[in-house]
Amino acid sequence: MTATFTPDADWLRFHPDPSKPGYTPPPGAVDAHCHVFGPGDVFPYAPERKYTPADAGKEQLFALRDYLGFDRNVIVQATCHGADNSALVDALLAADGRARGVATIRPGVSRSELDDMNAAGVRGIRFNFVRRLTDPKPDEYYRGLADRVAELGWHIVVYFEAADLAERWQLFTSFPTPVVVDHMGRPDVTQPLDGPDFSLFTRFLTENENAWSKVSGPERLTKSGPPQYADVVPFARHIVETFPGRVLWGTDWPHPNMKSHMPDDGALVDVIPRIAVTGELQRRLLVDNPLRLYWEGR
Ligand code: 0GY
Repeated sequence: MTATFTPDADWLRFHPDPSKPGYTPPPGAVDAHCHVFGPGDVFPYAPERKYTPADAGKEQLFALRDYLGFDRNVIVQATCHGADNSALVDALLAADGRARGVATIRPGVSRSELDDMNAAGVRGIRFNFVRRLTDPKPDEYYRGLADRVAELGWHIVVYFEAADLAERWQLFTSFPTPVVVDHMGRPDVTQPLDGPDFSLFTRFLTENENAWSKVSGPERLTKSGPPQYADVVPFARHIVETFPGRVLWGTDWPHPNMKSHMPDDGALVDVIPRIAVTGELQRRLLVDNPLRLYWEGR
């Protein structure tokens, strides 16, 4: 409970009692896309936020990690905390080396602030282009911040709608760092795999060896629905099989802004062996790739 913040009236809270997955992740598996929210009375939500979530703190995240059979987390700063990364850093420091972070920064951030974040475990920053979440900024804004974090060996995470890739292509390919795309660039899964938007996305990955994709977010992309997410599986499987060394997977807990349903996190884990169909693909997706990018510095 927070004293100061009330979640949006239509806010869906994370699943209170997820099922135990049938699939067992390999030892060392990383949930490479998840968030912490507040608690708001300790880590207040940003004044410029577009939504007010229900609190979802680090203790609950770490309990879910253990319950689902994962070893580590990559915690991604969400827009509701703006560029105040305190809740993220607090979670990283409490994780005993078992979490890394992706922060949000603004121009004017000092080198010592970046160094402190680095010491806590931050290894990247996120640029969000989804208009319902942030107000767009000129390309120069993003380029300046990318140059700042390149010095630290960090990378850039980008979140955008499929229709916006063409417009941002030049920006994304100009970053001097690896670029990690959230949720496969949010394809319209009612279109064929070789439809124009998803073809452009696979071309982006093919032509840019620095580009990675998270094969996450079936609950956001599906039209056919849970628990199978059958319409999303071919898209994720295609990316995993074509770019096995540049893919990451994450729960996206606590699933901000879900309106259609709140996923059962156990069911999400059970999608993994359907998108990474061999033990080797699973090990690369869940262990080797995230360890390389977040723990070993590429
Ligand atoms: C996600 C997706 C969403 C939210 C955010 O930073 C955020 O607020 O990323 C969304 O609403 O689609 O990956 O968490």
